[in-house]
Amino acid sequence: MGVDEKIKALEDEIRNTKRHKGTEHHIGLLFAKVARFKRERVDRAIKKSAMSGGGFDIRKEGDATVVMVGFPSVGKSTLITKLTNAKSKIAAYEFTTLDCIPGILEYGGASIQILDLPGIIAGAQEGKGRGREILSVSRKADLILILLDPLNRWQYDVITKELREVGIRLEGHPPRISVKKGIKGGIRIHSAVKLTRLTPQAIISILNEYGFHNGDITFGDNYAAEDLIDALEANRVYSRSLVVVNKVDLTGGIPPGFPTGAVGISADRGAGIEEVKKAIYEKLGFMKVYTKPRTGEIKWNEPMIMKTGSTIEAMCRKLPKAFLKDFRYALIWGKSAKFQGQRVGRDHVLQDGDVVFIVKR
Ligand SMILES: Nc1nc2c(ncn2[C@@H]2O[C@H](COP(=O)(O)OP(=O)(O)OP(=O)(O)O)[C@@H](O)[C@H]2O)c(=O)[nH]1
Ligand SMILES: [Mg+2]
Repeated sequence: MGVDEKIKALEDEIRNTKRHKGTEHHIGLLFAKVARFKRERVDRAIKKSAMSGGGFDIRKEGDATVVMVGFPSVGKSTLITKLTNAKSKIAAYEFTTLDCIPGILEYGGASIQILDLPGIIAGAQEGKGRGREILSVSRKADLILILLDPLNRWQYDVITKELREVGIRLEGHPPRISVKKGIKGGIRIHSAVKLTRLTPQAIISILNEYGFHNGDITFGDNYAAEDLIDALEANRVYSRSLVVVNKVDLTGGIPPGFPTGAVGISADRGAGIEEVKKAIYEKLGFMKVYTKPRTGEIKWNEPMIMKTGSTIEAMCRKLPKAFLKDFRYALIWGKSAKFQGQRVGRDHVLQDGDVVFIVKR
Protein backbone atom coordinates (compact mmCIF):
# COMPACT_ATOMS: atom_id res chain seq x y z
CA MET A 1 0.00 0.00 0.00
CA GLY A 2 1.23 3.49 -0.82
CA VAL A 3 1.10 6.35 1.70
CA ASP A 4 -2.05 7.80 0.13
CA GLU A 5 -3.93 4.52 0.49
CA LYS A 6 -2.67 4.04 4.05
CA ILE A 7 -3.95 7.50 4.99
CA LYS A 8 -7.27 6.83 3.33
CA ALA A 9 -7.68 3.47 5.10
CA LEU A 10 -6.91 5.03 8.49
CA GLU A 11 -9.31 7.92 7.86
CA ASP A 12 -12.05 5.47 6.87
CA GLU A 13 -11.46 3.57 10.08
CA ILE A 14 -11.70 6.80 12.12
CA ARG A 15 -14.97 7.68 10.41
CA ASN A 16 -16.40 4.20 10.97
CA THR A 17 -15.42 3.87 14.62
CA LYS A 18 -18.15 4.87 17.09
CA ARG A 19 -16.63 7.42 19.44
CA HIS A 20 -17.03 6.66 23.12
CA LYS A 21 -14.81 6.27 26.19
CA GLY A 22 -13.80 2.73 25.21
CA THR A 23 -12.62 3.70 21.70
CA GLU A 24 -10.95 7.06 22.45
CA HIS A 25 -7.62 5.40 23.01
CA HIS A 26 -7.76 3.62 19.66
CA ILE A 27 -8.97 6.71 17.77
CA GLY A 28 -6.18 8.76 19.29
CA LEU A 29 -3.68 6.29 17.93
CA LEU A 30 -5.26 6.37 14.48
CA PHE A 31 -5.07 10.18 14.44
CA ALA A 32 -1.42 10.08 15.39
CA LYS A 33 -0.68 7.58 12.63
CA VAL A 34 -2.51 9.67 10.02
CA ALA A 35 -0.56 12.73 11.14
CA ARG A 36 2.72 10.89 10.77
CA PHE A 37 1.97 9.68 7.24
CA LYS A 38 0.81 13.13 6.19
CA ARG A 39 3.96 14.69 7.58
CA GLU A 40 6.07 12.19 5.63
CA ARG A 41 4.10 12.98 2.50
CA VAL A 42 4.59 16.74 2.90
CA ASP A 43 8.30 16.39 3.68
CA ARG A 44 8.78 14.22 0.64
CA ALA A 45 6.84 16.55 -1.64
CA ILE A 46 8.81 19.58 -0.48
CA LYS A 47 12.11 17.77 -0.95
CA LYS A 48 11.06 16.47 -4.34
CA SER A 49 9.97 19.83 -5.72
CA ALA A 50 13.18 21.40 -4.43
CA MET A 51 15.43 18.71 -5.87
CA SER A 52 13.86 18.49 -9.28
CA GLY A 53 14.03 22.26 -9.58
CA GLY A 54 10.27 22.14 -9.97
CA GLY A 55 9.60 24.48 -7.05
CA PHE A 56 8.94 28.14 -7.71
CA ASP A 57 12.22 29.99 -7.87
CA ILE A 58 11.38 32.89 -5.61
CA ARG A 59 13.54 34.93 -3.32
CA LYS A 60 11.82 36.62 -0.41
CA GLU A 61 12.01 40.37 -0.72
CA GLY A 62 10.73 43.34 1.22
CA ASP A 63 9.46 43.35 4.80
CA ALA A 64 6.90 40.56 4.42
CA THR A 65 5.58 38.12 1.84
CA VAL A 66 1.95 37.55 0.88
CA VAL A 67 0.80 34.67 -1.37
CA MET A 68 -2.40 34.74 -3.37
CA VAL A 69 -4.21 31.44 -3.29
CA GLY A 70 -7.40 30.86 -5.23
CA PHE A 71 -9.10 28.70 -7.82
CA PRO A 72 -8.29 29.28 -11.51
CA SER A 73 -9.83 32.42 -13.03
CA VAL A 74 -10.94 34.07 -9.77
CA GLY A 75 -8.87 37.12 -10.67
CA LYS A 76 -5.55 36.67 -8.84
CA SER A 77 -3.49 38.11 -11.68
CA THR A 78 -5.94 40.97 -12.16
CA LEU A 79 -5.61 41.80 -8.46
CA ILE A 80 -1.80 41.68 -8.35
CA THR A 81 -1.57 44.10 -11.27
CA LYS A 82 -3.76 46.53 -9.27
CA LEU A 83 -1.82 46.10 -6.03
CA THR A 84 1.72 46.15 -7.40
CA ASN A 85 3.89 46.98 -10.39
CA ALA A 86 3.86 43.31 -11.48
CA LYS A 87 2.75 42.35 -14.96
CA SER A 88 0.95 39.05 -14.87
CA LYS A 89 -1.03 37.72 -17.80
CA ILE A 90 -4.83 37.97 -17.43
CA ALA A 91 -7.23 35.91 -19.52
CA ALA A 92 -10.73 34.49 -19.45
CA TYR A 93 -9.57 30.86 -19.49
CA GLU A 94 -8.34 28.75 -16.56
CA PHE A 95 -4.64 28.17 -15.74
CA THR A 96 -3.48 31.36 -17.42
CA THR A 97 -0.78 31.78 -14.81
CA LEU A 98 1.64 28.85 -14.77
CA ASP A 99 4.41 30.23 -12.65
CA CYS A 100 4.99 32.35 -9.57
CA ILE A 101 4.94 36.08 -10.40
CA PRO A 102 6.23 38.48 -7.73
CA GLY A 103 5.31 42.13 -7.24
CA ILE A 104 5.95 44.74 -4.55
CA LEU A 105 3.29 46.77 -2.77
CA GLU A 106 4.52 49.88 -0.98
CA TYR A 107 2.11 50.78 1.80
CA GLY A 108 2.35 52.63 5.10
CA GLY A 109 6.14 52.70 4.87
CA ALA A 110 6.35 48.92 4.40
CA SER A 111 7.52 47.11 1.33
CA ILE A 112 5.32 44.05 0.89
CA GLN A 113 6.10 41.27 -1.56
CA ILE A 114 3.03 39.73 -3.19
CA LEU A 115 3.16 36.48 -5.13
CA ASP A 116 0.70 35.63 -7.88
CA LEU A 117 0.39 31.86 -8.31
CA PRO A 118 -1.30 29.38 -10.63
CA GLY A 119 -4.84 28.43 -9.65
CA ILE A 120 -5.22 25.83 -6.90
CA ILE A 121 -7.66 22.93 -7.30
CA ALA A 122 -8.99 20.18 -5.06
CA GLY A 123 -6.36 17.48 -4.57
CA ALA A 124 -3.51 20.03 -4.62
CA GLN A 125 -1.61 18.36 -1.82
CA GLU A 126 -1.72 15.08 -3.69
CA GLY A 127 0.01 16.81 -6.58
CA LYS A 128 -2.88 17.99 -8.76
CA GLY A 129 -2.04 21.05 -10.84
CA ARG A 130 1.01 22.70 -9.32
CA GLY A 131 -0.60 22.08 -5.95
CA ARG A 132 2.46 20.96 -4.06
CA GLU A 133 4.52 23.94 -5.12
CA ILE A 134 1.66 26.31 -4.31
CA LEU A 135 1.26 24.81 -0.87
CA SER A 136 4.97 24.80 -0.18
CA VAL A 137 5.38 28.54 -0.94
CA SER A 138 2.26 29.15 1.15
CA ARG A 139 3.98 27.54 4.13
CA LYS A 140 6.71 30.17 3.96
CA ALA A 141 4.46 33.21 3.51
CA ASP A 142 3.65 35.72 6.23
CA LEU A 143 0.07 36.08 5.01
CA ILE A 144 -2.13 33.92 2.83
CA LEU A 145 -4.59 35.94 0.78
CA ILE A 146 -7.45 33.61 -0.14
CA LEU A 147 -9.21 34.95 -3.22
CA LEU A 148 -12.73 33.67 -3.81
CA ASP A 149 -15.44 33.83 -6.45
CA PRO A 150 -18.73 35.17 -5.05
CA LEU A 151 -20.74 32.47 -6.83
CA ASN A 152 -18.66 29.59 -5.47
CA ARG A 153 -18.59 29.73 -1.68
CA TRP A 154 -17.41 26.09 -1.53
CA GLN A 155 -13.97 27.13 -2.82
CA TYR A 156 -13.19 28.43 0.65
CA ASP A 157 -13.70 25.02 2.25
CA VAL A 158 -11.58 23.26 -0.36
CA ILE A 159 -8.72 25.75 0.01
CA THR A 160 -8.67 25.67 3.81
CA LYS A 161 -8.77 21.87 3.71
CA GLU A 162 -5.82 21.70 1.30
CA LEU A 163 -3.87 24.11 3.52
CA ARG A 164 -4.68 22.06 6.62
CA GLU A 165 -3.48 18.90 4.94
CA VAL A 166 0.01 20.33 4.54
CA GLY A 167 0.19 21.49 8.13
CA ILE A 168 -0.90 25.12 7.64
CA ARG A 169 -3.18 26.35 10.41
CA LEU A 170 -5.12 29.54 9.91
CA GLU A 171 -6.37 29.85 13.49
CA GLY A 172 -3.40 31.92 14.50
CA HIS A 173 -1.68 30.24 17.42
CA PRO A 174 -0.54 26.77 18.46
CA PRO A 175 -2.64 24.93 21.04
CA ARG A 176 -1.59 25.77 24.57
CA ILE A 177 -0.28 22.35 25.45
CA SER A 178 3.17 21.86 26.92
CA VAL A 179 5.03 18.60 27.21
CA LYS A 180 8.04 18.10 29.46
CA LYS A 181 9.88 14.85 28.93
CA GLY A 182 10.86 12.91 32.06
CA ILE A 183 12.99 9.85 32.65
CA LYS A 184 10.67 7.63 34.68
CA GLY A 185 7.37 7.50 36.54
CA GLY A 186 5.02 7.45 33.55
CA ILE A 187 2.98 10.38 32.24
CA ARG A 188 1.32 12.91 34.54
CA ILE A 189 -1.55 14.93 33.07
CA HIS A 190 -2.34 18.45 34.26
CA SER A 191 -5.07 20.73 33.06
CA ALA A 192 -6.46 24.18 33.78
CA VAL A 193 -9.95 23.02 32.75
CA LYS A 194 -11.88 19.73 32.71
CA LEU A 195 -10.91 17.64 29.67
CA THR A 196 -14.04 16.25 28.06
CA ARG A 197 -12.72 15.51 24.59
CA LEU A 198 -9.70 13.40 25.52
CA THR A 199 -9.44 10.51 27.95
CA PRO A 200 -6.20 9.86 29.87
CA GLN A 201 -5.76 6.66 27.82
CA ALA A 202 -6.04 8.58 24.56
CA ILE A 203 -3.51 11.17 25.73
CA ILE A 204 -1.07 8.49 26.80
CA SER A 205 -1.40 6.48 23.60
CA ILE A 206 -0.82 9.56 21.43
CA LEU A 207 2.18 10.59 23.51
CA ASN A 208 3.57 7.05 23.23
CA GLU A 209 3.16 7.22 19.47
CA TYR A 210 5.39 10.34 19.53
CA GLY A 211 7.98 8.64 21.71
CA PHE A 212 7.01 10.18 25.06
CA HIS A 213 6.66 7.64 27.85
CA ASN A 214 7.50 9.68 30.93
CA GLY A 215 6.98 13.26 31.95
CA ASP A 216 4.39 16.00 32.41
CA ILE A 217 1.78 17.26 29.98
CA THR A 218 -0.19 20.42 30.69
CA PHE A 219 -3.36 21.50 28.86
CA GLY A 220 -4.34 25.17 28.73
CA ASP A 221 -7.80 24.39 27.37
CA ASN A 222 -10.30 21.60 26.66
CA TYR A 223 -8.48 20.30 23.59
CA ALA A 224 -9.20 17.33 21.30
CA ALA A 225 -6.88 14.66 19.87
CA GLU A 226 -6.21 16.74 16.72
CA ASP A 227 -4.99 19.64 18.86
CA LEU A 228 -2.69 17.42 20.86
CA ILE A 229 -1.21 16.08 17.64
CA ASP A 230 -0.77 19.64 16.35
CA ALA A 231 1.18 20.43 19.50
CA LEU A 232 3.43 17.40 19.01
CA GLU A 233 3.95 17.74 15.25
CA ALA A 234 6.98 19.81 14.34
CA ASN A 235 5.79 20.72 10.86
CA ARG A 236 2.80 22.92 11.71
CA VAL A 237 2.86 26.53 10.61
CA TYR A 238 0.45 29.10 12.03
CA SER A 239 -0.29 31.59 9.28
CA ARG A 240 -2.33 34.72 9.07
CA SER A 241 -4.97 34.80 6.38
CA LEU A 242 -7.14 37.35 4.62
CA VAL A 243 -10.23 36.40 2.65
CA VAL A 244 -11.03 38.55 -0.38
CA VAL A 245 -14.09 38.00 -2.56
CA ASN A 246 -13.56 39.26 -6.12
CA LYS A 247 -16.08 39.99 -8.88
CA VAL A 248 -18.73 41.32 -6.49
CA ASP A 249 -19.91 43.37 -9.48
CA LEU A 250 -21.66 40.13 -10.47
CA THR A 251 -23.52 39.76 -7.18
CA GLY A 252 -23.81 43.32 -5.92
CA GLY A 253 -21.82 42.55 -2.76
CA ILE A 254 -20.55 39.58 -0.77
CA PRO A 255 -23.30 36.93 -0.70
CA PRO A 256 -24.29 35.47 2.69
CA GLY A 257 -22.26 32.58 4.10
CA PHE A 258 -18.79 33.91 3.35
CA PRO A 259 -16.37 34.21 6.29
CA THR A 260 -16.83 37.31 8.42
CA GLY A 261 -14.19 39.92 7.79
CA ALA A 262 -13.95 39.08 4.08
CA VAL A 263 -13.26 42.07 1.84
CA GLY A 264 -15.45 42.40 -1.26
CA ILE A 265 -13.81 43.83 -4.38
CA SER A 266 -14.08 44.10 -8.11
CA ALA A 267 -10.48 43.88 -9.25
CA ASP A 268 -10.88 44.65 -12.93
CA ARG A 269 -13.00 47.71 -12.15
CA GLY A 270 -10.53 48.82 -9.49
CA ALA A 271 -13.16 48.79 -6.73
CA GLY A 272 -12.05 47.93 -3.20
CA ILE A 273 -8.32 47.94 -3.99
CA GLU A 274 -7.49 50.45 -1.23
CA GLU A 275 -9.42 48.33 1.28
CA VAL A 276 -7.38 45.28 0.29
CA LYS A 277 -4.10 47.19 0.69
CA LYS A 278 -5.15 48.39 4.11
CA ALA A 279 -6.33 44.91 5.18
CA ILE A 280 -3.04 43.32 4.04
CA TYR A 281 -1.05 45.89 5.98
CA GLU A 282 -3.15 45.46 9.12
CA LYS A 283 -3.17 41.66 9.00
CA LEU A 284 0.61 41.55 8.63
CA GLY A 285 0.88 43.47 11.88
CA PHE A 286 3.74 45.89 11.44
CA MET A 287 5.33 47.92 14.20
CA LYS A 288 7.29 51.15 14.26
CA VAL A 289 10.74 51.31 15.77
CA TYR A 290 13.18 54.20 15.89
CA THR A 291 16.93 54.55 15.77
CA LYS A 292 18.60 56.88 18.22
CA PRO A 293 21.25 58.92 16.48
CA ARG A 294 24.65 59.47 18.09
CA THR A 295 23.86 63.16 18.24
CA GLY A 296 20.67 65.12 17.88
CA GLU A 297 17.04 64.24 18.29
CA ILE A 298 15.18 61.00 17.49
CA LYS A 299 13.29 61.41 14.23
CA TRP A 300 9.79 60.45 15.38
CA ASN A 301 8.42 61.17 11.92
CA GLU A 302 10.80 58.64 10.32
CA PRO A 303 9.99 55.27 11.92
CA MET A 304 11.37 52.00 10.62
CA ILE A 305 8.51 49.68 9.70
CA MET A 306 9.14 46.11 10.79
CA LYS A 307 7.14 42.92 11.09
CA THR A 308 5.83 42.37 14.63
CA GLY A 309 8.21 40.08 16.48
CA SER A 310 11.30 41.27 14.58
CA THR A 311 14.68 41.22 16.27
CA ILE A 312 17.50 43.74 16.49
CA GLU A 313 19.25 41.65 13.84
CA ALA A 314 16.36 42.12 11.40
CA MET A 315 16.53 45.84 12.09
CA CYS A 316 20.27 45.92 11.34
CA ARG A 317 19.59 44.26 7.99
CA LYS A 318 17.58 47.29 6.96
CA LEU A 319 20.41 49.65 7.88
CA PRO A 320 23.75 50.12 6.11
CA LYS A 321 25.84 46.92 6.07
CA ALA A 322 28.26 47.97 8.82
CA PHE A 323 25.50 47.83 11.45
CA LEU A 324 25.29 44.07 11.16
CA LYS A 325 28.91 43.40 10.30
CA ASP A 326 30.37 45.44 13.16
CA PHE A 327 27.51 44.95 15.62
CA ARG A 328 28.58 44.82 19.26
CA TYR A 329 25.41 45.41 21.24
CA ALA A 330 22.37 47.65 21.36
CA LEU A 331 20.77 49.87 23.97
CA ILE A 332 16.99 49.98 24.01
CA TRP A 333 14.25 52.18 25.39
CA GLY A 334 10.56 51.32 25.22
CA LYS A 335 8.17 48.44 25.82
CA SER A 336 10.64 45.62 25.19
CA ALA A 337 13.20 46.99 27.65
CA LYS A 338 13.33 45.49 31.14
CA PHE A 339 14.65 48.90 32.20
CA GLN A 340 15.24 51.94 30.03
CA GLY A 341 18.59 51.92 28.27
CA GLN A 342 18.97 48.12 28.71
CA ARG A 343 21.90 46.54 26.89
CA VAL A 344 20.80 43.69 24.59
CA GLY A 345 22.14 41.42 21.86
CA ARG A 346 21.10 40.91 18.26
CA ASP A 347 18.47 38.26 19.13
CA HIS A 348 16.46 40.69 21.26
CA VAL A 349 12.81 40.90 20.14
CA LEU A 350 11.59 44.45 19.61
CA GLN A 351 8.19 45.94 20.34
CA ASP A 352 6.17 48.72 18.79
CA GLY A 353 7.58 52.12 19.65
CA ASP A 354 11.02 50.94 20.79
CA VAL A 355 14.03 53.19 20.39
CA VAL A 356 17.33 51.49 19.58
CA PHE A 357 20.92 52.69 19.74
CA ILE A 358 23.35 50.34 18.06
CA VAL A 359 26.93 50.19 19.25
CA LYS A 360 29.42 49.10 16.59
CA ARG A 361 32.98 47.87 16.86
N1 LIG B 1 -16.71 40.34 -13.66
C1 LIG B 1 -15.45 40.42 -13.26
N2 LIG B 1 -14.49 39.76 -13.91
C2 LIG B 1 -13.22 39.86 -13.47
C3 LIG B 1 -12.89 40.65 -12.32
N3 LIG B 1 -11.56 40.56 -12.11
C4 LIG B 1 -11.08 39.74 -13.08
N4 LIG B 1 -12.06 39.31 -13.89
C5 LIG B 1 -11.92 38.44 -15.08
O1 LIG B 1 -11.70 37.10 -14.67
C6 LIG B 1 -10.91 36.43 -15.62
C7 LIG B 1 -9.73 35.74 -14.97
O2 LIG B 1 -8.86 36.71 -14.45
P1 LIG B 1 -7.35 36.36 -14.05
O3 LIG B 1 -6.83 37.55 -13.29
O4 LIG B 1 -6.57 35.90 -15.21
O5 LIG B 1 -7.60 35.15 -13.05
P2 LIG B 1 -6.53 34.23 -12.29
O6 LIG B 1 -7.11 33.93 -10.96
O7 LIG B 1 -5.19 34.86 -12.33
O8 LIG B 1 -6.57 32.91 -13.19
P3 LIG B 1 -5.46 31.75 -13.36
O9 LIG B 1 -4.14 32.39 -13.59
O10 LIG B 1 -5.93 30.99 -14.54
O11 LIG B 1 -5.51 30.94 -12.10
C8 LIG B 1 -10.48 37.47 -16.65
O12 LIG B 1 -11.32 37.36 -17.78
C9 LIG B 1 -10.70 38.78 -15.91
O13 LIG B 1 -10.94 39.85 -16.78
C10 LIG B 1 -13.95 41.36 -11.67
O14 LIG B 1 -13.75 42.06 -10.67
N5 LIG B 1 -15.20 41.19 -12.16
MG1 LIG C 1 -3.47 34.19 -13.09
